[in-house]
Amino acid sequence: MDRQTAIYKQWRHAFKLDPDREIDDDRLDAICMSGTDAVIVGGSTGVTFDNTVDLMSRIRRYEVPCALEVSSEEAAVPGFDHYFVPLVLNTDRSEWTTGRQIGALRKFGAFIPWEETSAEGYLILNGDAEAAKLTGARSSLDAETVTAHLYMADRLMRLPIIYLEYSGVFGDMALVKRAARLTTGARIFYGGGIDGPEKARLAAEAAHTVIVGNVIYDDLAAALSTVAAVANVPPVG
Ligand code: 1GP
Repeated sequence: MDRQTAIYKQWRHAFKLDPDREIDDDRLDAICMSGTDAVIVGGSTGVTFDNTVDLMSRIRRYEVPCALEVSSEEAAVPGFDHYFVPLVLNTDRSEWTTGRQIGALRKFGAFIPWEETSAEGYLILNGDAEAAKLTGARSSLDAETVTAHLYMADRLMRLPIIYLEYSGVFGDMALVKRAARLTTGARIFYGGGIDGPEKARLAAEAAHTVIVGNVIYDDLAAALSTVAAVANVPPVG
């Protein structure tokens, strides 16, 4: 995968939909027609082959690019435009960094559309997030340790994406800005606690790509307003 020409390289805004949560056709229509750059399908728990296929086929009625964040091998569904494979960097439980991934690659490695598949180096920075509990992430990191993780992901591992995950709370934008300045090839994806245009704007000033999740289910109008808020901010360097 060429880090320069990948599909997500131009994405400034994406909505993340959870296959384990209900969304009716009208809401899905609004999300897919919103002008967002992409819809990412993914979730921490309850993601199955069936609910992933179901959501994908509904999103596929629209032209919006659609990617799958593959968090379990059972839910690896063909037919998406792109696949993201999360590698959690701030956990001591190696099963979440490479263990499960290697288990899946042993079985499916030869069938993976590699040109459309990218690793995401995940830093889970909200200890209360489902994903943090699930993976045993060490989310209280001091600035030096965050920087070390960024060097590891961007310079040593040359991962194409570093995902700063605050799911459920709005994160530390100074930290996110520093991360975007420090990385040389990786895109900084930011997600967490964006509940309207103001936080969307702040996140867009800090990260390359802003990801909006929960508010879709809580306040659709607020979710939709984040698209224009991000579009009005010039791209981060
Ligand atoms: C979740 O980063 C995304 O994986 C978005 O977070 O649900 O808090 O918007 P929110």
